[in-house]
Parts: sequence; C-alpha cells; structure tokens
Amino acid sequence: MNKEALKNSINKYCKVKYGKSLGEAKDYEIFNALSLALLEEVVDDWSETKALYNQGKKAYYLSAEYLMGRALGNNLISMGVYDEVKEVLNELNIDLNAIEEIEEDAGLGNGGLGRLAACFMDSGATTNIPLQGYGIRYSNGLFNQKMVDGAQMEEVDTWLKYGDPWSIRKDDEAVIVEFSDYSVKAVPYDMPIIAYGSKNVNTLRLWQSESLESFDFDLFNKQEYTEALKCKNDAENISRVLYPNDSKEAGKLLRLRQQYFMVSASLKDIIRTHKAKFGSDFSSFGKEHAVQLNDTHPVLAIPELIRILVDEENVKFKDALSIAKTVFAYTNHTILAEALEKWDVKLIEKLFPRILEIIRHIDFVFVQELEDKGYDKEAINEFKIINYNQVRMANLAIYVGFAVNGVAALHTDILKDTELHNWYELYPEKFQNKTNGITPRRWMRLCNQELSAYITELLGTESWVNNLSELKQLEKYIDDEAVLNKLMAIKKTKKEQLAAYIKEVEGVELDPNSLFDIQIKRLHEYKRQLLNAFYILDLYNRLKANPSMDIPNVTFIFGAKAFPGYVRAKAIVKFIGEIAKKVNNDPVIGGKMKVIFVENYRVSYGEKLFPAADISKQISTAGKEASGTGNMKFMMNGALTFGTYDGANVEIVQEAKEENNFIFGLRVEDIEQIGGKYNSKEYYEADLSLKTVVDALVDGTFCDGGTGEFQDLYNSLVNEGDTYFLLADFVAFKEAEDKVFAAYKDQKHWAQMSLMNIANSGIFSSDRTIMQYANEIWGITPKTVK
Ligand code: 26V
Repeated sequence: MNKEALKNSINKYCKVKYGKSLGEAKDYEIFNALSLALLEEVVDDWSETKALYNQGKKAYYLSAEYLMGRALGNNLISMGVYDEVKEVLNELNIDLNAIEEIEEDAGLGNGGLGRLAACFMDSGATTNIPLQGYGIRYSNGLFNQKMVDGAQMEEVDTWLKYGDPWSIRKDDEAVIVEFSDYSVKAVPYDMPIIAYGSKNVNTLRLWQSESLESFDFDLFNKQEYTEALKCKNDAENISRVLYPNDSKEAGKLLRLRQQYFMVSASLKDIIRTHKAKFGSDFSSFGKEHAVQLNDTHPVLAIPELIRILVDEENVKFKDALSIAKTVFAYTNHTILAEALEKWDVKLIEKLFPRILEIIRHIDFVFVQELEDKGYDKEAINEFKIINYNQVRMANLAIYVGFAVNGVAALHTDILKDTELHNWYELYPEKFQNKTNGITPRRWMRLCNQELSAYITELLGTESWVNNLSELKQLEKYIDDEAVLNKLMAIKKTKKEQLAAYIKEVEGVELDPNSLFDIQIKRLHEYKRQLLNAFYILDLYNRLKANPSMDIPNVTFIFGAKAFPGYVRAKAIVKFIGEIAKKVNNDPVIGGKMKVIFVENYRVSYGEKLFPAADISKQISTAGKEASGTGNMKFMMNGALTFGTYDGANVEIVQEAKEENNFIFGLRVEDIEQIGGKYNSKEYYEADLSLKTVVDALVDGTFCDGGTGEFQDLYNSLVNEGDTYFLLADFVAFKEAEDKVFAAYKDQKHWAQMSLMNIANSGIFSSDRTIMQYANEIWGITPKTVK
C-alpha cells in the first residue's frame, strides 16, 4: 500500500464528502473518509471475484440475522494493512484506535445464530468459497441496552447515524416483492467481505425495503399528509427492526412479511443470475445453486422458488419440487420448542395466498409419499407440514431440504435420537453434523493483537491465522517458563485494558490482579445466569461469615441482553444488579470479590471481554445449548472453560482435555434418567446454603421495586418444577468453583492449562466449518482470484 496515495485518498474523500480538510474533520468523518479510501482499494478485486464465482456453482446463505459488529478494524486486518494504516494516521496526528471506537456496531442480529452467520461470511471469503450472504438491512439493529438502577431499559439502535461507508447501494439491481395488499421495492446494499491472505472479496447482500413511489401526490395535494405517506411508511417498516414485537397480530404479520421480503428478493436475484447464463433452462438449477437456510426464518424460500418456477417460468409443479429438493439445505440451531417456528395458515393466506397453496400442494405430495411407504395416519400427522392450521416451518425444511444439520456433535445426536428421531428414521441420509466455529481474524488476530504477535513470534510465521490447527505446535512450550510467563503477562495486559475501558464507560473500578470470571451471552433461563448469581451470592455469604477465607480476589462479569418481552430474563438482570450493589458496597468484602453487569453487551464489547477472561462460564442445562460459540472465543484467547457437558463444550474438553477445564453437573443422560421425577424442592430443602440464596429472592434481602418479579423467579424454581435444573446443579457448581480457586493459586499450572486451550482451539476455526459445508453439503470447491 502506497502511504502517500492513501493519505491523498483520505484527504480527497474528506473534502468531497464533508467539504473539510482532514485537520478540521471530526472522528466520524475521518472514519468515513478512511473507509472509503480503503474500499477503493478492494473494489477491483471485488468485481473480479464476482466474475470468477459466476463461472461455477455458488452457495447462498440465507439468514434473518448478521451480527457483523464493526467493519474497519476487521477489514484492515483482512487487507493486511492494519499496522501500516496506523502509521499513516499517526503521521497525520490521528489515533487509529479512536477512529475504530467511533464506529457503531452493525448489530443486525440477536446472538449466536447471527454472529455465526457473520463468522461464516468471513471464513467463506478467506477460504475462497463462492458463498454469498443474503439478509435484511434493518435500519435499526438490536436495541441498545441501558441499565437504569440495575434494570434493563431499551433504546433504539441507530447504527446508520454516521453513514454506512462499507456498503454499496445497487439501485439497478433492485427487485419488486409482491404481497397481496401492496408491493415494495427491495434495494440491495452490498458489503464487501474481504479475504485474509487472498485477493477474494465475497459479498453480503442486504435488502432494504422501500416504497415504489415516494408518496401519493393526489392525497398530498388534498392536504392529507399522513395518508399520502402511508405507502412509504408501510414499505419502510418491513426493514426497520429485527424481530418486531409479535404479541399482537400486526407484529406477527410484520415478521412474516419480513421473512417473505428477504427470501423473495434473494430468489429473484438468484434466478436473474441463472437466466443470464442459462436462459429459461432450469434443469441445471441445483447444480448451479445451493441455498443454506439459517434456521427456519428463511424457509419460505422453498415455496417461493416453486412459485416463481411454476407461475413465472412455466415449469411443472412436480419438476419445480424436484428442483427445490436439490437446492435447499437446512441448519437447526436450537431444540427449544419456543424457537421452532409455526405460522398460522390464516396469516400466510392473508399476505401471500399463492404461497399457502403451494405449501398445501407440497404437503399433499409428501403425505402421498408417506402413505406409499406404509405409514399410518398417526405417524403421518407427526410429519405433516400443515397441522392444526399451522405451517411447521422445520417440517417443510426437512422434507424438501436435501441436508439437515445440527451445530455441534451432541446437538446433532440429540436431533437424531430424540427431537427429530422420526425424521432421522425416514431420511437418515439427510442428517449431518457441522460443529460451529468462529473466525480467528476477528476473535484473535484483531481483538488480541498482543497474543497474536507472540504466537507469530513463537511459530515463526503468521500462517496460523488461516490455518488455525498450526496452533497445536504451541504444545511444545508446555514446560517453558518464559513462554508461560509471557502468556500470563499478556493476559494481565488484556485485563488491564478491559479494566480501563470499564472504568471509562461504566465508572466501575476492577482489579486486574483478580481472577476474571466472565459469563457473556443472551439472557435466557436455560443459560442459567441465575445459577451463577446464586453461586456468587453464596460466596458472598461465606466470605461475610469468614472474611479470611482463602480464595484469590475474584471479579465476576456478566454481559447480556434480555429480549424486551421476556419478563423473567429481565428479572434476572435486575437480581444480578442487586447482588452487585450489595457485594461491591460492602466494606467487609474489601475488594476481595466484585460483581459487574456490563451495559450493552455487543460484538465490539465482546472483543474486549473475551481476551481478558481467566474463566469462561458455559453453564447451560445439559442438552439445551445447541453449540455455543462464545465458549470457542474464550478458549482461543486462553480462558479455561467452567461448564456443563453441553453443546460444543463437549468438544472443547475433548480437544483441550478435561483436566485443563472445569466440567461439572448433570449430563444429558442424567437428566433423561431423572425425567419427570425431578423434585426441585428436595434440593432446596436439603442444602441450607442453597435455600438461603434462593430465599433471598423473597425474604426482603433484595428489592424488585414491588413488581413481584423476584417472587416469580422463586416460584419458577421452587413451585414450578425448576425446568432448567438450577437447584440440582448448585452443589456441583460450588465444588467446581473450589477447584478453580485452588488451581488459580498455582499460576504456572494455570498458564499450562491456558496454553493447552489455545493450542487445541484450532478445530474451532469457522474456516474448518465452512469448508465442511462446502464439501459435504454444497458440493463446492474454492476459486481463488489470481
Ligand atoms: C431465540 C430467541 C429470540 C427471541 C426470544 C426467544 C428466543 C429463544 C431462542 C432463540 C434461539 C434462536 C436460535 C439461536 O440463536 N440458536 C443459537 O445458535 C448458535 C449458532 O448455531 C448456537 O451456538 C447457540 O447454541 C444457539 O442457541
């Protein structure tokens, strides 16, 4: 990269966009000018990549969520110019770090499923796979979380407020999406996904919904201004927010509209590229295109493809269904019943009656197939796509999809053995496992530059960044004191950096010499943040009773957003806030332990938290966490897993060995065995320390502001069966924590355990995952731009 040319380019964009010299520009203006200057460097490679990919089979990832986070730092790493650009900016008296921090996160997702999609985009580019992402360009991403007196409040996210320099709007490729009541324009915004180590630039195409006309001229002229703008508002609402509240019918309809909007626009786009190459010959469609359905949200793509083929391209229904059966593959991301989508037939009929007709037709054919195979009526009811006037989206996906995958070995086993057992018996050949992964560019190379530099020094090359299994070579330093000391020194640096950031944004002082124990993830009962909270409260009680108790200083950090309508999740946030207040303000504790719930946990906050952790808390009820990916981010950065035998934790300890982690609690088979016989009250009554912390919900120790929320939490555990086995796992949790404290005393051994985790994290690179999708599902090979 030519430094002078880059300086000129930044200056130029600053001038033409803001009419200012660089010296006068605000940080966000510099961010935009710099981003445009960098984009300019990749656009030619981007065009070349598109042309190259158009020559063969392509895969498309359809996802309602992309939790991209910030683009600038990541793109600098991928382009291999981070240090150079830092120098250039230094020479201009600009601090790159401050410019990075001004960027808003693109938070177009909720949690793991959306972040996985973002990691897959990165890995698809880096492994040179012809993979394109499709999604929705929500103008407001996931809400911003404000903590008001320990309780969560939601504020609208305005990620576009400083502009969106990394997207290119493609007006000439807009398509029209039709609903029964009106039609809208889907306008694509393309984001470059820049490969690390090659010239490939992949595309994430996000659709924005706009009105066909800007307003109704007649109505405006009649001075009926609100009515005149109705069509514009209706259209723009479709891509306004992620998961609109669906407690009423209007919200449900909006969600359904969003899903159809996304899949209809994407399929029209795919068909347009197909026709440009093959005209109206669709016989090779499945050889040219593979569509991965990220959970059930994009499953309407199936009837939409059939609709287009039958109604617009003169293909017979039977042939269209056969084509669809070669195109779609479905990933299941959860076994929680509440997340398995079902849509009322009435709603589908209201918005797109033809789609309902097609779904009915598919179901009819499916039932015939089952009858031919000799299934009886009862068995057929289990499989049917439409049942009790609801369309079961997963059933549609599994019947038409040619592959179905879970996201970790245990999760796939559970799908095969229990949740989808009947489907597995019907179509054993469709089922596959694809254990999740994370991109080492963002989750190591960018967010932990100190550790990355040191690994490169030890291995003598940076090739580990896109060949992560090379980390295994680090095992040879297991007894090397200098290496172990350096690893601990780097961890300390990351803890100091986090502490400084938390001091700045939260106003809370943390001790970087204490053990950092971190639980960051969506707030959900099955993830059991409440169990962690109970443990912390119990530790506090013990420390109060015995202030000279022999434990290392410890800092418990939480980060989580609770879904706005999820009352219990919000109550848990409040409860943790109450505990934090009590513990942090108690002079007897004197800094031995501290609790903090950080505000507005998101991708960019995660980049500061993961590298600073000593302990990674992964304590979901066995069988409930499909995979988890935060667990992998912690591991790669040298934290030890404190967790249950669940999701990818199982594979983490398989790789890094159980003795280098802290595994506790009931396993899937234990829970199956206990089954309906579980009596949480027995556990509650059997252990006084447990009873004391559970009672704290209701005995006046803490205040829920008179809402009764804490009483409801209490009831869920003591009187309503404790669905997630918190009380049953409490004692095992405590014992495992004792082992953590004992182990932390031996810093050398701790460093060895940490090294083992880093060295064995290679398999959790999403490069490995995406290559498995390409080889084993899509039948696609890499294509590298020369
Ligand atoms: C989402 C929501 C959002 C609204 C409130 C209720 C609710 C309940 C469940 C879900 C889960 C949606 C699916 C999901 O995000 N699954 C996650 O996918 C990750 C990537 O495969 C995986 O690592 C996580 O274990 C899994 O929970």
